[in-house]
Amino acid sequence: MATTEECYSTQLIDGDGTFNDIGTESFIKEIKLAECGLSYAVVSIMGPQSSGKSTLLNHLFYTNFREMDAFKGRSQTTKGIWMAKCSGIQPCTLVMDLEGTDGRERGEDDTAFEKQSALFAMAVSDIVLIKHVRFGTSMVLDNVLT
Ligand SMILES: Nc1nc2c(ncn2[C@@H]2O[C@H](COP(=O)(O)OP(=O)(O)O)[C@@H](O)[C@H]2O)c(=O)[nH]1
Ligand SMILES: [Mg+2]
Repeated sequence: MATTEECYSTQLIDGDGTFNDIGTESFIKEIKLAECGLSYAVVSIMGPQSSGKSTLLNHLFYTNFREMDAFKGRSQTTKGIWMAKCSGIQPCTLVMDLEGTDGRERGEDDTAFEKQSALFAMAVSDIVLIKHVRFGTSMVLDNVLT
């Protein structure tokens, strides 16, 4: 489990699709989810690999998801599904960072995992964000925003 000041995160489902039951149980205990009762929200994000999903979540929710290091080249950084508890947001908000779609690491046979993880996210989330802006457009936005 990765921890920053107030942000806890864990890998919920690994790259092979195996549910991390031990890690998830200790994550739930660590964030004291039981004390929230039903008063918590789940947000997830999906979209192409390297489209900035983890970066966006870290900026929006103060999470600590691993971001791609552009200097090391374009590669897969998020495998499977990661979950983090946001710090300083009420009610308690859990964020899920999904493995990117279209990654070359899974080759042509990537749709099964994509479909299953998308369905899982839609089933358990209150909000599903879809990140589809690629760098060309992103940079245009950067220029507009700065
Ligand atoms: N120029 C630009 N780069 C971005 C933006 N968002 C993310 N990046 C960079 O794009 C790379 C991929 O981001 P990452 O969040 O790891 O993508 P993910 O695979 O979708 O989670 C990283 O090097 C980020 O620093 C953006 O809005 N503009
Ligand atoms: Mg990512």
